[in-house]
Amino acid sequence: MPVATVCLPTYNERENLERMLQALAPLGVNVLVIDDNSPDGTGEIADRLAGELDFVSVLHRERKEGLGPAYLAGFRRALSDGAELVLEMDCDFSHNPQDVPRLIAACEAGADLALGSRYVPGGGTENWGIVRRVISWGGSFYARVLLGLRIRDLTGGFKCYRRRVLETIDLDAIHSKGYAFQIEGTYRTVRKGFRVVEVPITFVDREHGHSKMSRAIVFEAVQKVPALRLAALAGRL
Ligand SMILES: Nc1nc2c(ncn2[C@@H]2O[C@H](COP(=O)(O)OP(=O)(O)O)[C@@H](O)[C@H]2O)c(=O)[nH]1
Ligand SMILES: [Mg+2]
Repeated sequence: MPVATVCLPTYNERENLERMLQALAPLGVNVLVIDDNSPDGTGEIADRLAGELDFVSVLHRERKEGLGPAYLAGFRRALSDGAELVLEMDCDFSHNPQDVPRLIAACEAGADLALGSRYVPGGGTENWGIVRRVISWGGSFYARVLLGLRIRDLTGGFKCYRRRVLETIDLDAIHSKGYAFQIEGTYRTVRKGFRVVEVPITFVDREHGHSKMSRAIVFEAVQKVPALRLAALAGRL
């Protein structure tokens, strides 16, 4: 198996982090925890676990800036540490660690970017209220239509990038923080001609801790999608 690094951003995931690392342990992946100085002590838990588990390392950032900047810092670290595959995954068990090998397998079978997808046959969501479902599905629909993509799940955060994608797309130009970060990463990948594949997953709402989703994150995506389309039309993507 190629060297694979799971980037795991955390903000107040004290109840989830240790169980998540234990679940990832048998999979043969490296895990990079990216903690934004969580007030609940997640960063200290991560340091302790990194001392006990040799596949775990930690990137501490000074403050919470959103998922996008945390992932970008994680991608850079993973690439400089030699990862061939770089994964994104939430630390709240919404993404099933057992699905990690399926995303890796999709890249080994030829995908440059494998997306865990709720909106292809075989995928879905569990325990999500109607509001979250409408926002999520509507967000993907909006982005799919405006960007002219055939991809069904554009806002999901369970992904596996091949190294060459992250070396090709302009990471420095990405300023999105929330769902827009997921849409933008996938769109830039498509624009560079890479092969994107959707792998069906079931997304389960978290049981412990709290979502950091906010209205600002939704508005960012609403504005960013047409901006991305215009940038592409102007030849800048
Ligand atoms: N490092 C870092 N992690 C974050 C930030 N915001 C969210 N996360 C983590 O990203 C993952 C997904 O966030 P979550 O709040 O569950 O989003 P939701 O699933 O869309 O409700 C979780 O592991 C969070 O701890 C952030 O600003 N910085
Ligand atoms: Mg979540």
